[in-house]
Amino acid sequence: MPESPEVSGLTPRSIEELTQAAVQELEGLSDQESLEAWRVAYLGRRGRLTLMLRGLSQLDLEQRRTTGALANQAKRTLEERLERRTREISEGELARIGLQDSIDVTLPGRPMALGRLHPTTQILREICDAFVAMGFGIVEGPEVEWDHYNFEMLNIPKGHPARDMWNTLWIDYSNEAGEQPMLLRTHTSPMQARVMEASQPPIRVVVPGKCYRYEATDATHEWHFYQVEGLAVDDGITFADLKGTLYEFARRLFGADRKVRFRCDYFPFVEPGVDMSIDCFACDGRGSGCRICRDSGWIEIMGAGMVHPRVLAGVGYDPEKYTGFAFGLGPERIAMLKYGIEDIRLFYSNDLRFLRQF
Ligand code: YSA
Repeated sequence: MPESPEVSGLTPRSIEELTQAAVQELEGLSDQESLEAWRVAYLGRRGRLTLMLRGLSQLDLEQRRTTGALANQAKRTLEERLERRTREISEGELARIGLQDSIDVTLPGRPMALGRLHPTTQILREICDAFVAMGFGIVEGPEVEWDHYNFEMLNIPKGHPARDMWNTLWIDYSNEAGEQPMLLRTHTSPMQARVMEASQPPIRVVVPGKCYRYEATDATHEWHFYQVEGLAVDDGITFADLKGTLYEFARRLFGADRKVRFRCDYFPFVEPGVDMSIDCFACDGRGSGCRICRDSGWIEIMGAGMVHPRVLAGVGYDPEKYTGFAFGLGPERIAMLKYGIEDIRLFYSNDLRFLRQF
């Protein structure tokens, strides 16, 4: 015999009372944790309503039909109320957070972190601008270069002792035509020959670009660094043009008071060859106790000279008709002098404390 409803506690009245008590309790809850505890207590696997529903099976068929419908309705009611209360509480929490942490539209925005130009880029632009203002154009060329342009066309044939001036990084390369000596360019001078081959005088160009040398690094030497090459070729160019142009460049970069000094130097692709120095801007040429010019009063800033007739003839120019001057300088060393940078390795060690100063 199934138990009577009164015995199991499963009567319409008990269901009604349980539902009312649960709803009342639910309305008093105010956070998600207590909602979950409430759910477990009434609707969980061993919850009060769940256990009550399990008693349905003990009722006879007629009672089961009526009481069962009421019990299922009670379960739906509790589930709906729980859902509504959960929504109310989370909306309340959101509103509270919104009030506390709301955006103050009157605050100034956070500035975007802007990048800046690398000091080498800055000095390259400064150097190029000075020459552009004197009528020079800018061209660039390959960093991986043939022996032919890096040396041969510059009057430095194979076996020439002057090759030792440029410690070279060679590249193994061969094609159908056989072995072709290839290298990482040791200077920007190969562009002299490339530019002259590709055009006719008058020529006035500067060539900024990266160079590579098989060299140990120290405070003034990197194994990769930049150079700016310059070339002017025309009918009637003289050494006076070289001096005037480079003097003007020195004044533009280092100040209008600068003096310049030219001394003989040797580069196989010029005749005569010179190095150019400026009087020391740190000690005004006095020299004594100066760290920048090391007591000499002069700072060497570039190599230069009149383009060698053999170089002109090599590209098919008539050396009797055309003359020209060329020069080459190291922008990092110029920046070091200008900004008092003591170690060239700082340029490419990616230390933001250094880079942010420019
Ligand atoms: C000379 C006469 C010309 O008519 C034209 C160009 C030249 C320059 C020549 N091609 C040359 O390479 N000369 S150099 O070996 O003395 O280098 C020129 C400049 O490059 C140096 O004054 C220096 O500023 C820079 N340089 C050379 N080796 C470097 C370096 N900078 C950093 N690290 C190195 N290892």
